[in-house]
Amino acid sequence: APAHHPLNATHPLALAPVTGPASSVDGFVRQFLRNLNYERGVPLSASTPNDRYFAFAMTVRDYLMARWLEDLRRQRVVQAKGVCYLSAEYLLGRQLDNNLLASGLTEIATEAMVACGIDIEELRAQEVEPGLGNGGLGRLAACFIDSLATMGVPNIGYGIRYEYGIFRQTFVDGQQVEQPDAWLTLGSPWEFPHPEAARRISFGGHTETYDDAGVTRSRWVPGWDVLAVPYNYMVPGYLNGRVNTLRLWSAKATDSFDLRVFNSGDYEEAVRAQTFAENISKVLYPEDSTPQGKELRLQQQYFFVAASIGDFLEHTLPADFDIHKLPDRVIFQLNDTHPVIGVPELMRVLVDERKLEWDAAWAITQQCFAYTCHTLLPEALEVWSVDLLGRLLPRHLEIIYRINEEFLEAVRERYGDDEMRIRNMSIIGEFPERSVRMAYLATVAGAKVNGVAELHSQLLRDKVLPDFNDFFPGKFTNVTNGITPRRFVRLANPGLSGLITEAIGTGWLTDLERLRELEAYAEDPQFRQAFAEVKAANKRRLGDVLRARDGLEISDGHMLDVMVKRLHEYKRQMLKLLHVVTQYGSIVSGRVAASDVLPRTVIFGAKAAPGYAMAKRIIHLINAVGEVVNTDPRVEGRLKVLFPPNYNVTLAERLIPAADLSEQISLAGKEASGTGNMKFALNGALTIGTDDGANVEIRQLVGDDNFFLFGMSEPEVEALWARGYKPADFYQGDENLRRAMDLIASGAFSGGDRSVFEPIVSNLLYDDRFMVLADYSSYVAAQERVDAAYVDQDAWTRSAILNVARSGFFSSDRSMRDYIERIWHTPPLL
Ligand code: B1N
Repeated sequence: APAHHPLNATHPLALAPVTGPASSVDGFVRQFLRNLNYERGVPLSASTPNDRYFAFAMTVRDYLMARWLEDLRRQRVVQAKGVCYLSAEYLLGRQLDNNLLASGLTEIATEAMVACGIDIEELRAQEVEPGLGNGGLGRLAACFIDSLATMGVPNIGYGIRYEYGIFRQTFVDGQQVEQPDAWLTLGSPWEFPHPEAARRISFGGHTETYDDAGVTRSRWVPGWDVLAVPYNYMVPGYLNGRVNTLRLWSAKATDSFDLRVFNSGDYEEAVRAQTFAENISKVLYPEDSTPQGKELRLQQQYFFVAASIGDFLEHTLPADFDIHKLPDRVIFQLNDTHPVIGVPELMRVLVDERKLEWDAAWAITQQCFAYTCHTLLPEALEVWSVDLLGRLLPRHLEIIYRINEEFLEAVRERYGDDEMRIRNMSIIGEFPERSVRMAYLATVAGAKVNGVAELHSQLLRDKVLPDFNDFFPGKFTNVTNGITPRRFVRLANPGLSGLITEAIGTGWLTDLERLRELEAYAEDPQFRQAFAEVKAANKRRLGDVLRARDGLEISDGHMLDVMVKRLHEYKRQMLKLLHVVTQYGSIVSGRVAASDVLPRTVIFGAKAAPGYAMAKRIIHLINAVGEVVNTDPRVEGRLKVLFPPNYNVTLAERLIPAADLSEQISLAGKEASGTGNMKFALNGALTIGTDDGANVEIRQLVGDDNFFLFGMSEPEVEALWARGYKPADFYQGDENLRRAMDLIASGAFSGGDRSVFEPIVSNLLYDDRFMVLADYSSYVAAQERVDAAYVDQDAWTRSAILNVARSGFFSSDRSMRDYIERIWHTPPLL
C-alpha cells in the first residue's frame, strides 16, 4: 500500500481489488437482485421502477468498479502527468446507456432484464439527466472527459455538484416559466460521496504581514469558511477497461457555524449562517455567455477551484512530492475564465503555504495553467470588481496586483512608456469601475491560450488580444472543438451506427476519420436507400418521443428543419422565424399556393436566461407564430412550427438523428465554435449556415455542394459596421422582409394586440446588433436552394452521407489529441 494508506492486509483476498460480478446474464441477474435486496432493501415483488433503476445502475457500477480502483491505484504508482480539467459546468446527460456501452454490458443487461420480466425502457426513463451546465461549454467538458478516458489519458474532471442544475423550462401561454431542476430528489446511483475527504475553503477577512525568520511575508486571515465535500463519478472509457474520475464539490457548513449557535444562543442566526454556506453549490447560474458579476458566482468559482487545487496537491500527489516538479505532473486546463481565480490561488499556496520565492512560484504557475477562451462577445468577458474581489479574497487581490505590476513592468521594458498600450494590457481595468479582467489574467498566466475553432482563434489573436499576441509570440493557438461519437452517434443513432459498421466494420467509433470510407457508399443506391430508411425511422422515433413528452405531432413526409441551442440574439432564432413568417405570409395572402410549398416542420429548442428579456420575448413570439401557423387551415398542414419545451441532452439525442436540415445561422464572428453543428453533420443532416465558428471548417470538409452557405462573412460584417448599418434600409429594400415584419407588427400573432411584439420589431428596425435584417434576403434565397435540393431525395441522401463521411475530424478524440500534443503533453498511460 502507498505511504499514506498504511493498511497492512494479511488476508489474501485483500491484496487486490475484489473482482466484479460474472460477465454473464446470470451474473448480472444475481448482482441486480443482490443490489435490489441488500442495497435498496426491497424485494423485487414490492419494488418501484425507481428501485429497479437504482439496482440496475448499481449493477453496472459494480462491473466498472474494479477497473476504477485499478486505474486509481495505477495512477498513484506511476505518477504520470495528467490533466486537471477545471470547469464550472459539466452537461453530462443520462449516464445509464453510456456506462452500459462503455462496459460492453448492453446485451447482457438487456437479456438479464428480460429474464426478470422487467421493461428496461421503463428503467431508462427513470434517470434524471444531471443538467449541470448551460449549453455548449458544459457539454464540451463532458465530451472531453469521455474522450480522455477512452484514450487512456490520466484525467480528473473538477467541478461543482449543483443541487439544482439548469432550470426546467415550461411554457405558460407561450411564455417561458422556469421550474427548479431538483435532479437529486430521488438520489443518484452514479455518485460516491466522500465526506471524510472534505476540504475547508476560506473566504473574506483581511491580510497581514509578519516576520518569518527575518523575511517579511504576507498572510491571509480569513473571515469565514465552508466545507467542500467531494462526490466522485466514474468516467469509463469506451470498451478499454479504463475509468477516470469526475470530482464535483458540494458545499457544507463547517462546525464553526455550529459553534456560533453554541456561543450566541442565537439558533435562527446560526441556521441562517449554515444556509448561507450551503448556498454556494445550490444552483447553477443559468447564463450562457453573459455572466452577471454576482458575488455568489465568484464564491462558487473560488470554492471549487481552491478545493480542486488543494485536492490535487495534497491528495493525488504523494506526500513527499517535490513541488518544484509540479509542471511535470499536472496541467490545470481553465475552461473559460470561470476557474481563473485558480491562478492566484496556486500562487498563494506556493508562496504563503509552501514558502516558495515569488519568482519560483510564478515560474511553476505559468507552466501549470492553460486557458481556453469560448467567446468573443465583449459582454461575456468576465470581470470582477476590485471592491468585491478584495472583500471576498483579499490575499488573492494582492497577488493579482503583484502579477499585474510585474507584467506591466515587463511590457514597459519591451515597449517603453507607451501608456495607451499599458492601459490596454493591464489586468486591472479602470472603467466603468476598477476591476480584474479575468481573460487577461488567464492569458498572462497560461502557458497556452486557445480558441475553439479556426476563425475564433484567429479573431481572438488578431482582434481581441493582439497586444498579448505580440508580447507572447507562440502562446496563442487553436483547438477546434469536437463531440464524442459514442454518445452522439452510437447511442443517439443506433440505426445509422449499425449501417456504418455493416459497411466499414467496427473501429470508427474510436477512429472517426475512418468514416471517410463511407464516401464510396454514397454512390451505392442500395446504401442510399438504407440510409434514407434509417432517417425515416429516426423521424418516427422522434415523433413517438414528442407525442409522449409534449403531445406534439410531426407529419409524415415533412422535411425536419431543426434549430436547437440557447436562445441568444447573436444566434438569430429571429432569422429562422422571419423565414417561417415569410412562407406563412405568402400562403395566406395567396401569392403562393399551399400545395406548392415544400412540406416542412420547423423545430425549435431553446432556453433563455431568466433575466434576458429580449430572448424571452422571442420565445413568446416563436410559440405565438406556431400557434397561428399550425392551426390555420389555409396552410393545409404544409408548414408546422414545433417548440418542445425544456430542450436538454436527452431530447437532443432524439432530435439530432431525425433532422434533415441543421440551422447554424449566427452572425459571422459571433459564434465561437458551435458543437451542435458537428452533431447534426455527423448524423446526416445538411447545414444551412453562415461562415462562422466551426461552420467554416464543416463546409470546407463536406464541400460547398453539400452545405447551404449564406450571409455576410466576418470581414463583410465589419465593413458594414464601418459604413454605418441602418437596418431600416434593408426593411425598405426588400418586399418579403417588409411583409414579414409588418405581419408581426400588425398583431397577427398576438390576437391583434400590436404592443406585445413591438419591442422585437423596433429592436430589429432601429438597432439590430446582430444584423438579422442585413442577412435576411441571402437566408431566404438559401432556403429556396434547400427546397429545390430536397425535392431530389436521392441526391439529398447522397449529400447527407457525404456529410457523415467527411465529418470525422469533429470527434472530441481529435480535439483531445490536439490538446495533448500542443498544450498538455500528457500521453496516454498504457
Ligand atoms: O462554448 C461552446 C462553443 O461551441 C460556443 O460557440 C460558445 O458560445 C460556448 C458563460 C459561457 N461560450 N461562452 C459560454 C457559458 C456559460 C457562462 O456562464 C459563458 N459558452 C460558450 C464550446 O466551446
